[in-house]
Amino acid sequence: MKFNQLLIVFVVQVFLRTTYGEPINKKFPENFLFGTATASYQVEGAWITDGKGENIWDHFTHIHSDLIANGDNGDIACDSYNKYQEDVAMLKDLGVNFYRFSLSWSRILPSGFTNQVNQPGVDYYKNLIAALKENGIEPYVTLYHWDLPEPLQELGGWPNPDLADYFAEYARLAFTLFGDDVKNWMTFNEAKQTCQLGYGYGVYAPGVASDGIGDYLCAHTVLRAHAKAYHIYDEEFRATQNGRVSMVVDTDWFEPDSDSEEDIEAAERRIQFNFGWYANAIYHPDGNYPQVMIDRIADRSQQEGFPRSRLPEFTPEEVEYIKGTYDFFALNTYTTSLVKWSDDYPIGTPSWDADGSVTVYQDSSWNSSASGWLKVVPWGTRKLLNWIDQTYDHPEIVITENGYSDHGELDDQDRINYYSKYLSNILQAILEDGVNVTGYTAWSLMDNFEWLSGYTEKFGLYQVDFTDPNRTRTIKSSAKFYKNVIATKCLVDTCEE
Ligand code: GBE
Repeated sequence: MKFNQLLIVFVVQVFLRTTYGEPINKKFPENFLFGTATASYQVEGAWITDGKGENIWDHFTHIHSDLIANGDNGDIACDSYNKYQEDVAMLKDLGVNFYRFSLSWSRILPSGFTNQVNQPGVDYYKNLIAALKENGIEPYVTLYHWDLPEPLQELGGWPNPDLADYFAEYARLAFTLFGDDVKNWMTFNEAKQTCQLGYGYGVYAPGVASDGIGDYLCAHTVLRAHAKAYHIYDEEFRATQNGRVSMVVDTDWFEPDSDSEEDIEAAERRIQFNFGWYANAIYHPDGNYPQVMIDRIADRSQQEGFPRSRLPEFTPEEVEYIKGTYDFFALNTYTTSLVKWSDDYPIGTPSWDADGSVTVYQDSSWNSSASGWLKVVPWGTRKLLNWIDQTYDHPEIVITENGYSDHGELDDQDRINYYSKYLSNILQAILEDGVNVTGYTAWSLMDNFEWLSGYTEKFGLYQVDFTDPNRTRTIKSSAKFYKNVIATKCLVDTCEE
């Protein structure tokens, strides 16, 4: 072919790829790892079986069933407490390198405190971990995926600074019990959701509405708790267990609404408020909260008549203590939003949104899912990965969640479309932009309890029949697609060698 013809082929390919999102025909790196994920409250069920204690989601779904779609709860969920062997068989069939699941704190420590350990709960996780290892699947374990033991909530929950110590004691116990087999730990899943939805907006358990105050107090404890657990691992376990510890931070990509300076500044402020709030203290070379949060919240607090900032302050010692407490960057991301400059919200009732003062929306032309917040915007994830790479000094990134919701169809072509396009953009970030992404986690292994949406939004690679007492699992088309991606490391029929 002549140069001109080659150029045309190239331009057409780029056009097709960017317009229709055709996946690229390159392979994932040889050592790239694929996995899938679930979380204890969303799949285990057995909420009061074998000595498990009550947690805030048990409590919340039972007393506020009116707030959950169809009044549902996780009492039985996927019944994974009894059916974990089937789960492992599905994972084995998929061929995943790892399975990310979370420990139910109150299944191990019914009261939340370490004075009383519930042996059947410990056995459950020992058995699950053993079954995974026998099948060559690495356990990736999250210590906290939103299900706080109720007795700790009765002490105020995460806004109570003493919870950092109780969490650290629970973490030490988990490292002791399971650390010989578990080499990848995540302390918290999406602390932003714990704090903002749980103690700010008050729409998730425990339902405390304290916008602009409780959310900041919660985050302050969670960051200290994470750092304590990390240092405990470092000092007491790393030498013998030789694993990795990190904290999962989640965000959308925030795209400026236009290329005006104002919109660009607004989008940057939004990602700092949304993501930097948690990521900066741990992952940024300078540590601490983002300066834009420190400044704006201090200023607005003063104008509102508070004697000090509603954003708590870290001492210089705490900044140093929290900074760098990670062994890889753990990222959950699903979608993108657009951000527009807005004049500062009027001084009045404090809130996190007013502290940030930007306008956020999604483009109505973007493909949708069964979840109102989840639009299909694959290019946003590539931009986010590049932003993280630049902002946090080129960390190793593991995508610990990414996925798509529908209404549970077995031939789930929309999910396949989502995965292939997101994975293609992630691969471009790796190969073309030099971002160090080393792993990918599909949310979720199977349909499960989707918080306030109950069982109405399905994220699974496997369908679960929630009307059947057996909670029968059935493979979907997307599981076959993902299995092929894992086996070939390729998103299309044939990849360049
Ligand atoms: C993750 O959160 C969670 O880690 C996982 O547990 C969950 O199943 C999965 O995503 C799928 O959602 O008032 O209903 O609009 C907003 C992803 C809810 C981030 C949804 C909370 C997205 C944060 C509340 N969002 N989620 S409302």
